[in-house]
Amino acid sequence: MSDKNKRILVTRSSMPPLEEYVEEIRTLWDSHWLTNMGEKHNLLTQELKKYLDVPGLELLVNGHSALEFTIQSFDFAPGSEVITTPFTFASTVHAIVRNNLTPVFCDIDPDTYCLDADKVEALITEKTVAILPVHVYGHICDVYKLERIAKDHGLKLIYDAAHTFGEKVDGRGIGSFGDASIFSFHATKVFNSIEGGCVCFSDEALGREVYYLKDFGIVDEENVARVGANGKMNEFAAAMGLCNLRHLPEEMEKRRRVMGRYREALKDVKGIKLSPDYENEKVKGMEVAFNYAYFPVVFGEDFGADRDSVFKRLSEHNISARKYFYPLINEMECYADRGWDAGKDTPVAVDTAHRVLTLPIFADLAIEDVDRICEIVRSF
Ligand code: T4K
Repeated sequence: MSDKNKRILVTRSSMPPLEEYVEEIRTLWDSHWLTNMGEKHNLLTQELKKYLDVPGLELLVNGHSALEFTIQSFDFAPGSEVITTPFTFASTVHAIVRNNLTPVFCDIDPDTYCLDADKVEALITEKTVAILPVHVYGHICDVYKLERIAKDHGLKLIYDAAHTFGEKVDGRGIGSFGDASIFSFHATKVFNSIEGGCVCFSDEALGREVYYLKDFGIVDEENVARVGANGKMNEFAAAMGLCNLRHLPEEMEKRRRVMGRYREALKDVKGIKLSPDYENEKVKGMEVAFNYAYFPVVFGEDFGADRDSVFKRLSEHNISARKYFYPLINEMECYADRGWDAGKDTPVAVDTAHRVLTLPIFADLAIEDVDRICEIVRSF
């Protein structure tokens, strides 16, 4: 039921019934085994491998460490270049920079907002070692073209798939593309383990490296072979993941309904650009099983108001839309000394970042609330 005075946030964590979670963690009181690759951790690893349809998977404490450790596991020479997108969450580029590598920004595709595969090759230099695209909002990068480019130039292809939990492309798990794909199971994601994440891979040696890095480089009680860190998922988080995974089909169906309602109400509004309609059409030749993660709306010149005015009016009605992803990474304060020129290098991303608003979407968002949000947007 909708309550006009309640605050609507951009998302709300999915949670299992409390009793189900209590039941799931009951065994931990018997075993006293709380972390360090326990029973829940190992069970969730197996369940997720099946669900995501990937050959190999290593759980981590969050999506960011999944990415940072995965990059580290390739052991690239310091200063090597990684081609990536500025239209993403800070995590993506921080993971590159924290590995002493240099991000090189590629502009984005104006329809999917993912890194534009047609613009990658022009950025490759002798220092380039990898491409790190992001399936932003759950939209899919041009995976086939990127695979070809990476192969032709001998580059690693590492996907930030934080937003694409459970998606498939032409019947294949999205996590099986590239050399590695990382997912986030943060509280705000389609699937959560409170905090959590994983990396998916087909090369077992890569999985083993990430395993070492997440456990201090320990091989056994008397051997420490890597300068690792601590990225282990604890048993309570894994138990939450096991519970949430059981409810995912219903949660996804509810999200589908919410997104369908939004699309219906906003599709004919002049000046509004919606996400690609994955449910009803192939996008860039790919058939995508979508996860309804985010609902970004781009307000064009002819909408009649700018993004910030819509944001403000929604806030006045207690509705928190978010400006994901503004500011762009190549315009963030922490990188001010790098001399990056976002306007020159990534003009499509700059324009999109100033026009986009992600509207609230989560499984329990009432259809009446969706209607109310759309009414406010249409009131311009
Ligand atoms: N790569 C990409 C492309 C990513 O988007 C992310 C994370 C990562 C990598 C790294 O993955 P993790 O290390 O996080 O696993 C949020 C999330 O914290 C972050 O996970 C996510 N991307 C990013 C897009 O969004 P904030 O700062 O916007 O979150 P916050 O606290 O403002 O929460 C947003 C809304 O979610 C709240 O208004 C209400 C709801 N919420 C939030 C929390 C924390 C809940 O319902 N329950 C909660 O516990 O970053």
